[in-house]
Amino acid sequence: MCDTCGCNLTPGNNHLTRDEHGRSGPVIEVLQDLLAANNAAAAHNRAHFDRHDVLAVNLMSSPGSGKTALLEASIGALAGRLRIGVIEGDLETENDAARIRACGVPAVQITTGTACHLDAHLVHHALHQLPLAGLDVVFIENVGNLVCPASFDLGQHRNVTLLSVTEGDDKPSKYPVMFRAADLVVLSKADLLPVLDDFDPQRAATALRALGRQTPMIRVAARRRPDIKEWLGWLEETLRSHRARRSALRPQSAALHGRALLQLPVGGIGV
Ligand SMILES: Nc1nc2c(ncn2[C@@H]2O[C@H](COP(=O)(O)OP(=O)(O)OP(=O)(O)O)[C@@H](O)[C@H]2O)c(=O)[nH]1
Ligand SMILES: [Mg+2]
Ligand SMILES: [Zn+2]
Ligand SMILES: [Zn+2]
Ligand SMILES: [Zn+2]
Repeated sequence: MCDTCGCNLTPGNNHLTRDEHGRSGPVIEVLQDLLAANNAAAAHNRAHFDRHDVLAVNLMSSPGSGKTALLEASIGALAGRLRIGVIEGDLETENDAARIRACGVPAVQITTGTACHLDAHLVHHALHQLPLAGLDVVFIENVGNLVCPASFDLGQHRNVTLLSVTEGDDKPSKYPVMFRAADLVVLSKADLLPVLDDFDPQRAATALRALGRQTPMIRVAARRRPDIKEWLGWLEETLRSHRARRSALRPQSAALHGRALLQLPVGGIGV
């Protein structure tokens, strides 16, 4: 929960944001302005990624689902094949960026303090510290939280949501906003399935389909005997098709991106 995304508004205190006629008051207007500014900054970030033909992937999940472990395993497996950079988001500590740097790839840590999500302005500062010209994929590891990160466009091209098998197979039903936002759902810590007889991957898939999307769901194990083949296949195919689509659009998109980069949305932020 933080002061900037409205997640401190509940059905119990929502009336405080309305005037005596039931109209939304300044609190809601400020939140709407924040989201509009965020969307403009996200478009600017996307133009940066596109200018360098970089695929940006936003990883979201509850705390401890294995986002950083999946990145560590992927960096090892993709060495010499894909050039990766990472933006890490946490409330405090450089721990995750340090883990990624130890794998030999550039990583920038964002510490959000009290904010429960990354936003496009924070990501903008971070992406200017990455050598985008030499990268194929930038992963943005969001703050561990199954709610608020889903509401903030960061300029990514794809959203990936992890669901670890220790969390329960009902999570897509309980956190529909997050799971609807996903382009891919990754069932993580699959090595633990044999000892977790109450997690049924089929029930998780049914809960996901009930949200009305055909979102693919794959399994990974990132520790001990890592099995991330399906994930690497998704990533490489997504990068290939993303680049093919962009190159088909190139003359038109170059003009568009030029414009997006000119419209610097936020005062004080350099290109
Ligand atoms: N058994 C098993 N444990 C895993 C796996 N992946 C991660 N873990 C463990 O789960 C814990 C959390 O992993 P992280 O990769 O730090 O999770 P995270 O999602 O990055 O956590 P936050 O950044 O704090 O939200 C660690 O103790 C990992 O060793 C896995 O595939 N199998
Ligand atoms: Mg992490
Ligand atoms: Zn929140
Ligand atoms: Zn928040
Ligand atoms: Zn910029």
